[in-house]
Amino acid sequence: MTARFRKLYGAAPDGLWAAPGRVNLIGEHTDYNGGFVLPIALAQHTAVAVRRREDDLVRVASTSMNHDEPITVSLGEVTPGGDYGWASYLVGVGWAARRRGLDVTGIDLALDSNVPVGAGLSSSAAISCGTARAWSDLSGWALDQETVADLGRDAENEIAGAPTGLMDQLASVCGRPAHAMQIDTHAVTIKQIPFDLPAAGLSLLVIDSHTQHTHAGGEYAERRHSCQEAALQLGVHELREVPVADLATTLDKLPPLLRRRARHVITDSARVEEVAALLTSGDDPRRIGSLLNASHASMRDDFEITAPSVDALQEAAVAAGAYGARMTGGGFGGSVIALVDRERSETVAQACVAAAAAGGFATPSVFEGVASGGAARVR
Ligand code: GAF
Repeated sequence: MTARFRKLYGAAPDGLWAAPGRVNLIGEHTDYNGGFVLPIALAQHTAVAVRRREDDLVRVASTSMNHDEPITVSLGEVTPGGDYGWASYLVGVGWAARRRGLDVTGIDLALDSNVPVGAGLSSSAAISCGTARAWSDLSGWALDQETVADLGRDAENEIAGAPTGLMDQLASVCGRPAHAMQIDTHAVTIKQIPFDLPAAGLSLLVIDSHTQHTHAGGEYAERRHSCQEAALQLGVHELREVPVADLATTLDKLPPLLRRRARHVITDSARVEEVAALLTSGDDPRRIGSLLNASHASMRDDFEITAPSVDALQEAAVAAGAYGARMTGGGFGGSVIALVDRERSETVAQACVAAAAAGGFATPSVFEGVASGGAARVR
């Protein structure tokens, strides 16, 4: 990375940072409703080598985005609605920092990533948060982790045009090895919960369907809009405020489609609390399996964000012995996670590959998801 940086920009970088992708264990599309989520940061990460400049220019190059030649953008020209392609996730961070009144000068940046793109594993948050961490550290902004995550989210929402919540950025910044993060997205508080699957003889398989998703696409925004509409009709500020007890009666006030959308959000947020309680109590983590399955069914039937390919993988994983499995991330494709005994990992992976072939879907890639650390300077 350092050698490449030198070749690109003719000098050594000031430092090297890394920021991870994530999988969300449970609690999907709850983060923009003030609900709970439970992500882990992955070992797969984006590395950025960065040097501070004295002027206003941002130069970025990326091996993994097939952009070996630097793109140059003047920070002063960055504006919502502008088209900066994949560089939006980086220049957007500088734009967001300026908007907060921070002293922002340009940077030269070289990027490389092994977070699969379009797999629902937050490759974009890894880019924006790695950039935010590096820019902040180099500029002496002294930001707390939540603010670093906010810069990443602002870049994605306002400059890249992807209307995400804050889960992915918080997971990328605040990840801790062998822990899951129970995030209350209303209060923006994080409880680190021990999540050491290898110690329990378990693995979390990540099964990438290679079915593409895109957040900027209309479906994610449409779900967000439906949730806002449901909250409005229920007379609450956000769906988080609706109690899970006696839900059927409460939701009776809604038309059928909004009823299903709201039911998913409210029950999935409640499932996060159940899973977090089980893990915190030191109970056998296998017991969270049925909640993972229930979450998948809710995403498939009520929120309608799964896809035939991921449904097939979820079913195959459970049929082959996983304790539970569910799609993770924004949906419409992407990845499935499956909780399995370590010695069954290979069997479950093979069953998924076979199910994809039988259904005429792309061959999935399977790897073990290991709870890892968040964005940090590595050199
Ligand atoms: C995407 C978004 F970026 C997150 O904010 C979250 O809404 C997720 O989809 C669904 O839970 O990853």
